[in-house]
Amino acid sequence: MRVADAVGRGLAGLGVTTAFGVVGSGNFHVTNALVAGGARFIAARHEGGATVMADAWARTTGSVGVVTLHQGPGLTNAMTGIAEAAKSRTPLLVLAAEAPEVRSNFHVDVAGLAAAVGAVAERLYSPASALADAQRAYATALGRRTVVLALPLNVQAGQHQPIPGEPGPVPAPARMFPPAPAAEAVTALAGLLREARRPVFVAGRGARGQRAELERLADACGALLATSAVAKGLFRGSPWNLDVSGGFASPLAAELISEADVIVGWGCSLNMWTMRHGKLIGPQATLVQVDDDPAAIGAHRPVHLGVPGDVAQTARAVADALGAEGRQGGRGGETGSVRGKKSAGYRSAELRERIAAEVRWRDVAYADESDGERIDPRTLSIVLDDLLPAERTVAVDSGNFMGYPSMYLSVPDEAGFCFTQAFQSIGLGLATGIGAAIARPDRLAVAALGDGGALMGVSELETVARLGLPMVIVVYDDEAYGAEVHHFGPDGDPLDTVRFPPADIAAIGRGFGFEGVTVRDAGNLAAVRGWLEGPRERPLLIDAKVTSAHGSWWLEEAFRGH
Ligand SMILES: Cc1ncc(C[n+]2csc(CCOP(=O)(O)OP(=O)(O)O)c2C)c(N)n1
Ligand SMILES: [Mg+2]
Repeated sequence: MRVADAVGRGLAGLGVTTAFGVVGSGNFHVTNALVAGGARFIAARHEGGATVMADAWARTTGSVGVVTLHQGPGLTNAMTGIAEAAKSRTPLLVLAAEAPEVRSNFHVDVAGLAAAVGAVAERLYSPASALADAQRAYATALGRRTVVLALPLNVQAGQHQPIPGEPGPVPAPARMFPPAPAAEAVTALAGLLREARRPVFVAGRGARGQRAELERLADACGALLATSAVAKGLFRGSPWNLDVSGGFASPLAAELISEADVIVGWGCSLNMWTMRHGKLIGPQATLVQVDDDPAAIGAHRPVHLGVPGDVAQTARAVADALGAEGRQGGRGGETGSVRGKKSAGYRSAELRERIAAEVRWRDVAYADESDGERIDPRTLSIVLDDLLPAERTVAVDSGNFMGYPSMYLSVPDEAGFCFTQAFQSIGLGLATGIGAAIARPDRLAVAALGDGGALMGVSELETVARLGLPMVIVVYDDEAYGAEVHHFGPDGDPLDTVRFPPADIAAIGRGFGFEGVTVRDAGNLAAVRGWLEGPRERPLLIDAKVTSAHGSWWLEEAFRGH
């Protein structure tokens, strides 16, 4: 059997069910072999799109994403997506054909490209080792790494000689075994939470899927619950949910987090975005970080207590420690329902009411700036939040507009929000929505884009139409790179390089096979209701001409991070 076929079938045997890509001569056989082995192949129109789709699919399903690429330009086209995945620690396997001949037009330094963006470089070394090489790369990806597996054409063309009686590839476990926390660390964290009067948990990507354990501990110590942007939705429905911490936080969420006396980051880097450059950490706060990767602890800011350990196991052990003390009569003097604590922590009936009334951005009063020609992006987002079914997946591109859909569109849980923003690239939002749509066909995928990001990633509109995905794409169209306009405008600099004439993006969508709607005021959104009530045979593209008198509140924060 040809090595390319053995590797494709072998990867399918390891558990690859879905692969994305753009097929050229160098990845033709390996991709067909994946399909022959039972995997579904999704053809994208640009390798950047294919890679981001695989990344979003991996984030949404929790499984290893796979993308297959042609040699040379196939890989270089994918580099932005690979960088995003690597920075996000997405388990992603990039099958990158490689031209081994240095004089070939297609030759590039594959390992060098991978290393340059923080991905792990792997390769098929020889026909004899190829299957083991592929299996090793897959296992590395499973450990939350983005792996670029070089597939040299000469190795792919070689013959794979199965050794009679040799066992085939072993399907990888769905999860690696997570590390348990040290007993002393559990005692120390239990001690802090027992004394805490205003504890706040900030859950990050590493806490996704661990809601039950975190809520149990939060109940035991009276903590309020927040997330980083990438874990938005994790505590949906909890009366103590503050939603996202950081630049996107609503005024009440920011107030309550900055008044915390103990902040625990759970699988969360506590980076400048999540902590607003430290402004959300009050001088009185003790900072704790729990992470199964010891290298992540203290990486972004010093912490008072670092707990290397799995999020769920740590939460469970600390809750048990608090509960055990309560049962023994412990410290007594409880004023609330929390056993083993001196107080009910941060929780009170009054605060619960305040959170219910004020914590959502859509409950924060604003002056609607819609003028009949252009709709206020807040109004647009609130109307869409009301119209779109609750079972949705929201994907967001980068730009000035990005906080509106992130903060005004609610999501059913953490899998309902896909935020490919670790590299802060524009143009990834559409492909993110496609990957998430394929991962969760039971939910309506909504991709929220700026006009700049929409036109940068435009080739994948064809993929949406061709696959018949019933997606909604909403473009916050200010006819500009609004982020730059609002950042540099106040200095009086010329802005011609970042402004564009009006584009009929609804017509562009119709050209690709979408139903296209131009929205200038809330009344035009009736067309969205019509689409939702109809058969949804064609995807919907909303070109919303938005007001842009001033920049958004998180933009200033973002530019501080440059
Ligand atoms: C690939 C890439 N190129 C350029 C930038 C710089 N940049 C950041 S935001 C932005 C403007 C995006 O415009 P648009 O999508 O219309 O969103 P808006 O800011 O107008 O809301 C640009 C060019 C970037 N982040 N990524
Ligand atoms: Mg714009």
